Amino acid sequence: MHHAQPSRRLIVVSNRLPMVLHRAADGSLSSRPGSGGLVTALLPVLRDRGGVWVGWPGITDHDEGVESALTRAAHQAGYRLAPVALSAEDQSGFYHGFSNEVLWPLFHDLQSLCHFDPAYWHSYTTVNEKYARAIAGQAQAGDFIWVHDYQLILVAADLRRLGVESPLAFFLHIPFPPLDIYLKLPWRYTLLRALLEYDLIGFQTPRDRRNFVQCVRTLLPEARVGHRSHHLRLPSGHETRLGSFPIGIDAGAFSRQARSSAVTTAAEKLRAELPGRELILGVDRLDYTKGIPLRLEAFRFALRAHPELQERVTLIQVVVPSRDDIPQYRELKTRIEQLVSEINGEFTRPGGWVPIHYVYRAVDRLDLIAYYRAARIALVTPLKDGMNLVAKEFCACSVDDDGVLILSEFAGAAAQLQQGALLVNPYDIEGTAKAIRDACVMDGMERRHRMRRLRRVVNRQDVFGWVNGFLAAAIASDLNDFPLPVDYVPSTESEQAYWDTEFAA
Ligand code: GDG
Repeated sequence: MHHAQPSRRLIVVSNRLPMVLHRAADGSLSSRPGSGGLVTALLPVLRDRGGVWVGWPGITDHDEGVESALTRAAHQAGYRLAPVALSAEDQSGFYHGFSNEVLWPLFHDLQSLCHFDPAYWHSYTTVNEKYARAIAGQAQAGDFIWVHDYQLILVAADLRRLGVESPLAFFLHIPFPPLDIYLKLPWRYTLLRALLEYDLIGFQTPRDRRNFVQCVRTLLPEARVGHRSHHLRLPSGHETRLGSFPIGIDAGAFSRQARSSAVTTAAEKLRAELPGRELILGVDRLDYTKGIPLRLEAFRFALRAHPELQERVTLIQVVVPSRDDIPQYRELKTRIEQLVSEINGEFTRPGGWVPIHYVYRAVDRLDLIAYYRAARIALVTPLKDGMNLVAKEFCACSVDDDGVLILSEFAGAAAQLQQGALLVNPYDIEGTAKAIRDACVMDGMERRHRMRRLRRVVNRQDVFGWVNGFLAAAIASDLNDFPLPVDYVPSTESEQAYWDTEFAA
């Protein structure tokens, strides 16, 4: 993308617009701005350079009211919002179907949960085209187009067909699966070729990038793999550059808010309500990738194997409702509730200790930060995760430097946080239980030492650095991986070999 200029206008494309439209009972529309890290980080860039965010506004009945609500929201946001109109049918095939029942499980290595319905694929192609047309309607010569995530992989190919010549970049927020798993996808060639229409593809970790390159080598041998697998060249001469860019959070904002008097008071209140107990925290969207049932089993194992933990620890598990119109998610909810009641039934002391406090709803940001600050231990044990921001948010909010992070090896975040966290294999119930015990008995000095390391990484590699790094890569002529500490210190030699291949850049 040697033709890109730093001052290019930015077009950001994601499945949803960075705000939530809400229709009241009387039919009137209101909007709330999104508050995620991505929105926060892109805001200054979009305001400075001028730009447009293209996405679905969150409601399927698209009328003039939507347009004017978006114009008002855009005015407040300081950049333009361009809606993609999708019908309920589009949403069901493209989003609930192909995105959430094919790509999501497959890319998280859970092929047995995939529902490879050809109708889903057709809807995915149709809807990706709709996004592409909405983008083409906005794009001017000289724009830089940045597409986000697995719902929109085909957009670059569609845009090129529509004659859009702007540089195109893609960031994959979820993992890219290993070859053996990717091969199961019935549409594996089309999807891979479509990805190669981008000029730059960003992954969360070097491992995801390497998985992708291995799929290209096998399925598209005509693509030449360049130096250190940082670019691919097609016989047409088109080049796609590849990098890993671990997404961060607005760490400064989290730390500031964690120190605020409102959070300090709320966190003290939480601790006072559970006197003498260590607080262990889990926060996840309801999703089978997050490993909640195995985590609960590990907690039960810890209570059984280390009875001295009984009455000393309380697990607060927050589960945020998500995708509950998909049967697998409803089954997961039932499984979690069953385990919570089994464990509470086994250990609760009448009138006293209840081992698990289960919260099934979204909590306010302030309450979430109070949980992070009050918790002594965070249990972040996904079976596989692109990054996992909860792990980073916990560190940013652990402003007293006394929290312990127990983190799954299979979260992208492990590539950066391996030094300070207690890494676990979430499938290893006994090993995770041991980590819970170790975290409970860890002395203050070690906790401080580890948390300081973690906070350094989370603060230095925040979401602003991530945006700048990605945009810099998009305009740089030579792409190296975004600096990433990859110096995992393994405990045994056999682990050393494994981690050398998995995490070395
Ligand atoms: C995808 C990838 C990757 C959660 N509960 C509440 C709440 N949250 C916020 C957290 C955090 C976010 O939601 C969850 O982010 P994660 O990274 O943990 O997970 P995914 O939603 O699966 O995100 C993931 C991410 O994209 C970014 O690239 O890290 O791997 O799967 O920010 O704070 N926020 C509030 N109340 C809640 O109850 N306010």
